[in-house]
Amino acid sequence: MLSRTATWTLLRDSQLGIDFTTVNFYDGQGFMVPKDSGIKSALDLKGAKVCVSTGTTTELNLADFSRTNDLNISPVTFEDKNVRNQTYVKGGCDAMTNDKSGLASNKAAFANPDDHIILPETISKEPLAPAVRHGDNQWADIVKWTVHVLVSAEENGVTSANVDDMRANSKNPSVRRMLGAEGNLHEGLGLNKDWAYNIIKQVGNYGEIYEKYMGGGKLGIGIPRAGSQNALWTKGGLMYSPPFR
Ligand SMILES: N[C@@H](CCC(=O)N[C@@H](CS)C(=O)NCC(=O)O)C(=O)O
Repeated sequence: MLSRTATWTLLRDSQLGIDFTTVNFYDGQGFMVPKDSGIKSALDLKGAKVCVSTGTTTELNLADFSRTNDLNISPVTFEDKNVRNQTYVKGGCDAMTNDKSGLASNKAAFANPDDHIILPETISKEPLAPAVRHGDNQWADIVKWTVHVLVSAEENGVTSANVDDMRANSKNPSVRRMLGAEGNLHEGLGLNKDWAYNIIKQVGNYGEIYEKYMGGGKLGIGIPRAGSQNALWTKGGLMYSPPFR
């Protein structure tokens, strides 16, 4: 399985021998600049040198964005993201571009994060999704439904803290089927009936994971979820699980 910051695109899905499963984070590409540059908008990047990882959608989108807006941007490309970050911090580029979640995490790791700002524009769609080997359908189902469990658990108020109680006492038929308290949903996946219970018990639901790693806490990179595409569908977002039946 590939589960990283890989964007689901047609070419990758059809030409690399991999299949994308389901989106677990809706991202989009942005730009970071040194605060003292005075740059306030991506449209101010005329003639700029922009640090970018090679072989990425980021590199392709940068070229499209430059062409569409007549900006004549010079990409400075890197194989290694650490070298890219160091070059940007040392002033080797006027800006750096990456998925916005990537920028937030890159910035958080800088010695002086407050010296940099992320510009407001989002120039692309970057649906990040775990991918599996093309043709391995059972494994694809398992990976897909693992993501769906996280979302469905959140939607139904099942958390790592209450999952034992929910499995024993919930009256919600969908929750009971998901947690293996009734029915045989696990059989087609080739897993045991505790599979979904184990996921939630060990890592929590989507909201718990989001809060821990993407939220405002100690480990988090501070990307607000409310009002974003990563909110639950019941709260205006795109996070939606098919039914557990
Ligand atoms: N979402 C883009 C970018 C992916 C990306 O940059 N992934 C690698 C670098 S090649 C990574 O480690 N990203 C985190 C980072 O750059 O900090 C894509 O799928 O092409």
